[in-house]
Amino acid sequence: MTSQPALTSAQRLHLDVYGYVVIENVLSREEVSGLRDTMYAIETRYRETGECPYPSSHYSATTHECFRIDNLPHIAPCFFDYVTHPRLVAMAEEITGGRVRLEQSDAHIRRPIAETERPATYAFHRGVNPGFGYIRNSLYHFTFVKTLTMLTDWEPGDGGTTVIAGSHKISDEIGDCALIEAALGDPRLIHEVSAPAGSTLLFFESLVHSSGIIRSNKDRLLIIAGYTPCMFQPWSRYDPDPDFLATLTEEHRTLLTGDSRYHWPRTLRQLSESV
Ligand SMILES: O=C(O)CCC(=O)C(=O)O
Repeated sequence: MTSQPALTSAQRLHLDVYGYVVIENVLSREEVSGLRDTMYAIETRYRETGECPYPSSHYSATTHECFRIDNLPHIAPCFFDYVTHPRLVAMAEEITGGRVRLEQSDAHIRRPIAETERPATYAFHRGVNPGFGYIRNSLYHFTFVKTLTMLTDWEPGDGGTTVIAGSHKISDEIGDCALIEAALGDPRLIHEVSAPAGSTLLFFESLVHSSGIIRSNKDRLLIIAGYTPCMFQPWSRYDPDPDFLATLTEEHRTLLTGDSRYHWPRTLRQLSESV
């Protein structure tokens, strides 16, 4: 199991209240530039060949404005290092409340859209409804969490991930459309994340969120890993590559496959515990 707690009391409280927290300096400059170079190289190769040469992976967007490659661990060592990063896995274990498995992974290059083509509003969504959350030690836990790491500096206007703060606890019975409409009525409810490259946005997947709208002229790059308790399934089309699994240590293989299943060691902290 990972080193716990992974978050300071203030970070844990921010997460509980708003559904997300931003943690700076998670990745080093070298790690960030390695990931960025890899993504640009993958995109260049795709533009030249039109192919996805990585078995078990796919592109879910290939436009100039949004290039996204999905199911990352076996594509490049820097991707593997990201999804197995001990600090990120520890954060995921803290807020799911027990051992996790990798559930999803993707890397994005997002670019400015011409002003006349820009969407009028956000594409708000959430992956899972808040019913899959629970409270332990008076802290909110959720069964699907994401670590999204900025690979470029995100300043206000750069289109950083945009969230409806606190929506992770709002039941879907209310209707996501009604929730979004209400939130759009007061800009204080909509938070656009900005932070330096190497920072991680940690959030519950029940939080209503969207890509931001890029109003600057900068590329925005990011990498995401999603984690769930080890007895859960991966998201569709994110099954681990079998040939790659055969090359891994048991610890890493289990993180990718969830093979410890219902053996679910718990990681339940008190808010007052310090890192
Ligand atoms: O582009 C972003 O900042 C967020 C991406 C997102 O919403 C998602 O992958 O579900």
